Amino acid sequence: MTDIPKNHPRYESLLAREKIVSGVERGITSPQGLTAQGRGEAFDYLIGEKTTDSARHAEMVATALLLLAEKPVISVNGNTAALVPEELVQLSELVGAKLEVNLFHRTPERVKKIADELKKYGATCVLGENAEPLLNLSHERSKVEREGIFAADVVFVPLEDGDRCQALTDLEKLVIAVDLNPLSRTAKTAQVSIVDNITRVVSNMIQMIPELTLQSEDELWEIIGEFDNKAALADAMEEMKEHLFEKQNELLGTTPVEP
Ligand code: PTJ
Repeated sequence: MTDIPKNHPRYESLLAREKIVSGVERGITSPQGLTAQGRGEAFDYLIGEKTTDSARHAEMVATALLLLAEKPVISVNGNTAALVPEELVQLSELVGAKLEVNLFHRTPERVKKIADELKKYGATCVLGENAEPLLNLSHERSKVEREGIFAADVVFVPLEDGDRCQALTDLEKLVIAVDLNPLSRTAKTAQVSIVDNITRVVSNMIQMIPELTLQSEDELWEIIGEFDNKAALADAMEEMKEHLFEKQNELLGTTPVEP
């Protein structure tokens, strides 16, 4: 990996890029994962490379949902395994969720490498190697484990494709997506969509757990019940507009005027 100086103004973004490149070199991330990361970076720029208010709220709702779920599963792909393996293992332990590798560009070698990577960070059991084509999809993401994603009530699917998101909701599972693109099919199909960078999302969710566990189940269900995914996506777009407007004024040195 290229040594990125910590004081570089774009340190976090460059570090993420290095992790994805290293993931490709180690056979964890698919080459297509590079372009997916690039698209994510562009949207991250638009939200100001920070967790926005609407994203933080979606993260809280998602954490509450994982805490209440009976059979939660965290789905792991090549990008998330390269960017946040340790955090995914921690989150799975804290909310009692299973980890399952599920890939779009699936090969048995890559599934094993990702499972081994998660085990390196302390995961005791990682599903995915014994997956069967149980979802109604014509691609490799149809392959899930019977005791994992197939049996889950809540599935956390960072950096997903719209098709599987739809297939999971068709099976009446509650889907939590992480996607920096609020216009994506995934973001529109999931019940809870988090428009934030996965490099911030999982650690934010981990930090929310102690406070959420102080609340009763009824209170957590109330937080979830009040969440409106379409409104949250509209808020994310509004935050992008506001950020661009701020940057425009900064550039031109003009007094802010309502867009
Ligand atoms: O490992 P595999 O084989 O399962 O493949 C994984 C990728 C990501 C290559 C595959 O799922 C794919 O092609 O995904 P898409 O259709 O490119 O969608 C990825 C979405 O995630 C895009 O809308 C990106 O904007 C978004 N995204 C990319 N990087 C990040 C992100 N969202 C949050 N955090 C990121 N770091």
